[in-house]
Amino acid sequence: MNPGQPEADGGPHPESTGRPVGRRVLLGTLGLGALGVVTAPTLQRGLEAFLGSAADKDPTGLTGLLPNGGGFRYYSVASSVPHKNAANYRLRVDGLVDRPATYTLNDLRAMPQTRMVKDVQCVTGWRVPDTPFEGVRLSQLLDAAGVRAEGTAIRFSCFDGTYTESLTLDQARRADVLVALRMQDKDIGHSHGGPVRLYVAPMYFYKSAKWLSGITVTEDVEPGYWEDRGYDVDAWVGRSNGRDDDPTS
Ligand SMILES: Nc1nc2c(c(=O)[nH]1)N[C@H]1C(S)=C(S)[C@@H](COP(=O)(O)O)O[C@H]1N2
Ligand SMILES: [Mo]
Repeated sequence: MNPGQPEADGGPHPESTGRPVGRRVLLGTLGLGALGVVTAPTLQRGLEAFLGSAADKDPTGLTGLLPNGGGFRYYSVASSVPHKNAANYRLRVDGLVDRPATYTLNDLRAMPQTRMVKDVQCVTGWRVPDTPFEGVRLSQLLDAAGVRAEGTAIRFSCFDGTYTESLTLDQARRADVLVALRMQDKDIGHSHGGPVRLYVAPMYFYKSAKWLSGITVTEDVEPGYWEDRGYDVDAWVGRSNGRDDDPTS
């Protein structure tokens, strides 16, 4: 495939291609993001009812999921994702580290929290300004684990069983990269990747893996789910994926 030309069918952003929503999107992912964009108001209401009844019990979270309802669109490449809570959520930190560890939600809550308010920017162009995220700095978890000299990158895995992401170690150590527990000053709901998602503030939102379950230090960058399908690994907002806003570059 041609890198930089993401697949239309099954891409994270099928609405941007002008092509009909493919069968794989509808069957494979429920196509919620796509449905919300391409369908008529009746179907939109159906989607809303579905989300309200089945996908997210949090009534305040619902509007945030809908197009034109807070700006967020729902994305999942997995058709169904188990729900996790304080009782059964675990985050594993392993790979090229001296001290592999498993954290519960309460372990993470007990650590120092960092809050930041920045714009969420999806690679298709939708954007949600001034969105608060709060959680544990990824660098703190890496320091606790003790990254070995041969570790240069991180692979993130998710309890949806499908999605992966990656960062270089330098990127992962940035102060604006969080293992996020809260978004919009609420505990992160299931649909937004709760109870714990990655938040990579300076990059397009596909880097912010939802339903985070694993942080593995690796020898090399292993491109993530969308990166295997043509999106940039270094996904800096404004200077990746064909957007070069910097006139000096
Ligand atoms: N596990 C997982 N994380 C994911 C995705 C996904 O499909 N699965 N989609 C990504 C994309 S393309 C975007 S734009 C954001 C969407 O987050 P939201 O559903 O909270 O709006 O999550 C990112 N993280
Ligand atoms: Mo996205």
